[in-house]
Amino acid sequence: MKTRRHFFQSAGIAGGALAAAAISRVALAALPEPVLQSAPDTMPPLAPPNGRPYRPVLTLNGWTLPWRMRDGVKEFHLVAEPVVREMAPGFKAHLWGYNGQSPGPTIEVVEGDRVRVYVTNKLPEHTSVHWHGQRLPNGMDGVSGLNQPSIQPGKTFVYEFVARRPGTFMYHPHADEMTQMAMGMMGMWVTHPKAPHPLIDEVDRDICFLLNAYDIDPGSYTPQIMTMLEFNIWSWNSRVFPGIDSLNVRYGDKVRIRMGNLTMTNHPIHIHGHEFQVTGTDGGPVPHSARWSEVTTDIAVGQMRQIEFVADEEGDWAFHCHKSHHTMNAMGHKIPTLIGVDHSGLAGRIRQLIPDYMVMGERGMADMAEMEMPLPDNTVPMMTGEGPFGSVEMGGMFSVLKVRKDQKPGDYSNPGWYRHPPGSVAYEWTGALAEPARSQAAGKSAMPVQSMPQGEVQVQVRKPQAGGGKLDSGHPH
Ligand SMILES: [Cu+2]
Repeated sequence: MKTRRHFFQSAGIAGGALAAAAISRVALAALPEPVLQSAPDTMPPLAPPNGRPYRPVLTLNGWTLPWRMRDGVKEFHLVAEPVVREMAPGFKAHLWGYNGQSPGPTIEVVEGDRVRVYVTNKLPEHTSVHWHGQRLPNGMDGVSGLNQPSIQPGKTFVYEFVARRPGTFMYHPHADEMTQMAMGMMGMWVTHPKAPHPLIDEVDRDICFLLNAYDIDPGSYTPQIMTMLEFNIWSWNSRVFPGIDSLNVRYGDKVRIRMGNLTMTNHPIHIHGHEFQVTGTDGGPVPHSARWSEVTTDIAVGQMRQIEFVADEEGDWAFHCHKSHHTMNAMGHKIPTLIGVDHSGLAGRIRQLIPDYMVMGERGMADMAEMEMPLPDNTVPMMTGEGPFGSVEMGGMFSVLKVRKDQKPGDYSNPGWYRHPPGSVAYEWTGALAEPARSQAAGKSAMPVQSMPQGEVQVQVRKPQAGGGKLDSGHPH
């Protein structure tokens, strides 16, 4: 819930009217009272209480910052401060963020709006805010030392500019960036077009989030800030699966998803069951002639991508980063690959005592998802999440696009698991298995005989033996 003394408890439809009432209460204050958020949940879109109308965005596991209108200027108040972010149920992190959460709230304005943002620094060190992608006066660009003195702890700075260009943007510090971004300081900024725009379509659902990453040792609470490559928590809006909310849409909706990457590596974001087009970047809308259909789009470091599609396939569709290590939670990176390695020489003796003994990783890592491994306090399992058919074996940058015919327009709530029509789910074959047919010419046409190695290279194929205990239980993959 938000605490401006619980004022905006439920934003959304009623939130607009509440916001207006709240603002008049503080209208004479010199700067807007900051609105704080204490929950990591996806808050309903904030309908604009004043100014030019627009269809507000939904921030995945996030919220939109209310503003006050003062003499025609939209005034926001960001407070940079240490926060406790629940990254998944049972896993909390000590991060830095804005207004009670990491990432900070989404800022939504309309092209042509004059915007004034008060930034109060409650961090133990100086900071600044850079408005990534915006056209603005140079002195408002937020690079400390270059465009402005940094904001010292306890001080408040004012940024003011006209949102000149519609599109998808973000904000983050440009002071001790390595620390402050590794600690979670960032937020989205959406500028809606002021009039129908030839390259910006009306959509039924507009969803946004940031890609971020942390290095938090299992059992600890605070990210390692010096980490350059070995991050172990891959998150969307500082949440990891199964803590990331699903994206719930109505069948036939035109859906826009806006993403920005503030990690230190690229993320190929992949959707199942649909094709999308990239309709915009932080540089602006993409011309129609430059759009093509994709099911994966790579988002490089510091880039933003806006994708659009019509949700015309019912079901629960995976939506995730395609780097498989990014759909896992905290793990050690130094575990050797043991798939197919025969430990029976060693394990045989142990089996005399424990008949079921098996070395971890011998049959792949899927067992990890189901194993009740003892975890340190404050840790999410490496891969987890229960689906209707069992463990999803995922973590990190993974969520589900839920497309439903009975989802009400504008209703973003979770409809539960998809009920598949009879006969439309993959099923087990229980008949006889034929011997595999092998090609007689396997390999020979691609490699002339004279360049083949002299002796036969012996490579053993290890196949699971039937009747080998747990192997027969057949996890659904
Ligand atoms: Cu990734």
